[in-house]
Amino acid sequence: MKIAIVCYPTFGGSGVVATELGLELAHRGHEIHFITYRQPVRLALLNPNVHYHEVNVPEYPLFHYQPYELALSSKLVDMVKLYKIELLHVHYAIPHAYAGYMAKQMLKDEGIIIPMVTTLHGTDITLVGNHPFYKTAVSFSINKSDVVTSVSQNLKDDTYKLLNIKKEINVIPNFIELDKIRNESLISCQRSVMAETNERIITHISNFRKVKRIPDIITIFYKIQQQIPSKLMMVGDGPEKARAEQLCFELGIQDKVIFFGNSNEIDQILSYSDLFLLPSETESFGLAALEAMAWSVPVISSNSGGLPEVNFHGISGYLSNVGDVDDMASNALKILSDETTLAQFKANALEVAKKFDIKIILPLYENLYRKALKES
Ligand code: GMT
Repeated sequence: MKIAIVCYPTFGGSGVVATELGLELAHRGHEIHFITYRQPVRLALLNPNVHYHEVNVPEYPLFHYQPYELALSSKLVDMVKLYKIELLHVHYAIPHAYAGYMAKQMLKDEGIIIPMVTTLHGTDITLVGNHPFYKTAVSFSINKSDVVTSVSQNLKDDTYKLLNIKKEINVIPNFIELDKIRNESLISCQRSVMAETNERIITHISNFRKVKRIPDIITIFYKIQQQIPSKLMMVGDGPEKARAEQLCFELGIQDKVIFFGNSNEIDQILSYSDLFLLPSETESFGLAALEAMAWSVPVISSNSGGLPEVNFHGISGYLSNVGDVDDMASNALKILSDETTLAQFKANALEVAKKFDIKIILPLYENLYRKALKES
């Protein structure tokens, strides 16, 4: 199939999922065209089946807001015609589903019918799409998609609750490429850069937005390090980072916390981690937790959103109510304090991650693509 993938090219989960999906589809022989405003961070272009088309939005002083949707929908029309693309798969509803619908309409005018698959990722529904200023257009473009998928059952339920959706939503969970991880583990990196041999390594990876409850992470770690020698790896960048650094100073733990920024060595850091913290306010799926589990790292998370669909309580880690840092710290200590328990949780984390192997999940997308093409 010839498929256009529209996504955000950033470090965020939706961009990572879209990129990894496109690369695996290309690996399986499909022709994949990424269409976005910058080259996606995890995109490897050295594959004859992978193409990247940049959307440019020329600056014009009259515009207070530059019209990205307009440029994107024009680019989609041009690329569909040039490469004879058969299907659009847009990741993150805003504004991609809207631009995709416009492209479909323009193409229809020229006698070209192309189905659109829209994948909902979470914040496009629960934080942004739900806003009264966007709700009407977001509901409209989801309803006009030929196929809609969501990354968890919880997000599906939320979407029906929050928006006026009449379309069926298919749940296809996010995935992980376990084979790649096994090969990657051969690449050595120095554990000693992160911690002493007697210290446990605790990790958090995110975009440091408010929804991630960054101060909770620092507080949980503060409680852990009082009982067990440990270091905290804070990977990523975003609005809450400066506050987190400040909190570490206030608590006197600044020498026990490493802030990496947007690192390209996530796999190496995870390969040495003993525990992953994700106490988010809400999380439609929690891809970072799954990535940790794939590296055999147990997860301490909140129980909100789709997290219970990924992190299994008492098996791959523990879940607590949002903001219950005492419970999260005590669960973390339960896992870390004893070698045998830690080894058991590590093994369990990997077992649960195996349920989300790309080999199992990717055919679910392929089946929906075929269905959409057949019905269009
Ligand atoms: O986590 C974020 O804030 C980034 C956001 C995104 O749009 O990339 O992540 C969302 O999509 C990911 C991939 O499907 C999910 O794993 C995240 O749980 C989801 N984030 C939220 O729901 C807050």
